[in-house]
Amino acid sequence: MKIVFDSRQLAHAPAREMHNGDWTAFQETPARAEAILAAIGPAEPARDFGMDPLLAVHDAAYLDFLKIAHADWRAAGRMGDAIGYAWPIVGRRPVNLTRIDARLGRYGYDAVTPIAAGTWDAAYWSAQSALTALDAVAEGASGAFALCRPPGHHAGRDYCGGYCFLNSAAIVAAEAHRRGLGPVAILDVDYHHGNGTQDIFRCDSSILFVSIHADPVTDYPFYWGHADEDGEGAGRDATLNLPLPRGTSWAAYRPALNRALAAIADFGTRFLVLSFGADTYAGDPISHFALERDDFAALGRHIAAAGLPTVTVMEGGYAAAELGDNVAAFLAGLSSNG
Ligand code: OKP
Ligand code: ZN
Repeated sequence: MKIVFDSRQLAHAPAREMHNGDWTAFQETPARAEAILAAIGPAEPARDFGMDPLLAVHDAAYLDFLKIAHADWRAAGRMGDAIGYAWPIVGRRPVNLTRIDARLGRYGYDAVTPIAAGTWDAAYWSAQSALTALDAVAEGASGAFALCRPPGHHAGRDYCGGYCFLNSAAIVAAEAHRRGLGPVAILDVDYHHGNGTQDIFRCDSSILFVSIHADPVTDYPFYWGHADEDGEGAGRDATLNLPLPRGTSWAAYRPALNRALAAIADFGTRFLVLSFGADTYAGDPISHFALERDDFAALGRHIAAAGLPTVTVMEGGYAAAELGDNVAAFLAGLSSNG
């Protein structure tokens, strides 16, 4: 399977994040990508598809903010990484402010997503890696893997969050739809709900979003991913959320996967975008499912059995020592003939 990664994605390296009320080392490290590459490489670099596919999914003012947020932060006399600390209450009168502190609150929703000097470049090339993988599948490959990092599925049209800045899965899905490769479905199997992807397509009936994730009653991102969220307006029934409890192992995960794949088949899907997170692993330091190495291979085989052209984009996975082998097992399963 073609693997795409661009070394410019390593430029994003914040020092720390807020975790359970205290500072901790930033979890979404450049070393994650290096560990995956060591296990699955070599990769091809990204081609540059420019800003248009990003603007199809993201708000122009948000992208302008993201490009200069770190410079603005430094210009305000701050040290280190830009990080929000004041957020508007939902439903409050929207105000357009220029102060960097206010803009960090306006364009983000949490304190785990610092913006460092290299963030824009890394996020840009992460999205371009995903678009490069799309090109390979559009030209006839059955699948391609974009080693996206930073990840994307928590980023919405006009916000960053959950280590995510540009929503690569959404960018690929919108571009695949635009090229007439659809109907397009997105399957998100990261431990955390893909709230950004859901928000981007929640009123859109042309792209199906299906997610299997930890119940947001107990887990980040809390405010999205509940089972009764099924889309809005014209997009009603084009969103399917399958939350599972902490402790879920393959025996309980597999029936949810079967439901997800049945919905994807019912939609008439002809092109699949897969948001893959390895943080469903039993040994993940910030997550609470119980999949083992062999289960990742089974997960890949089950998805491959759908027989759909598939672009896989990397999302989370934080068990540094096992991450590469888990991703390798998943891709081996995904490359099988079902
Ligand atoms: C990004 B991706 C820890 C709570 C979780 C943020 C998790 C972001 C996950 N106190 N922190 O979906 O893997
Ligand atoms: Zn995750």
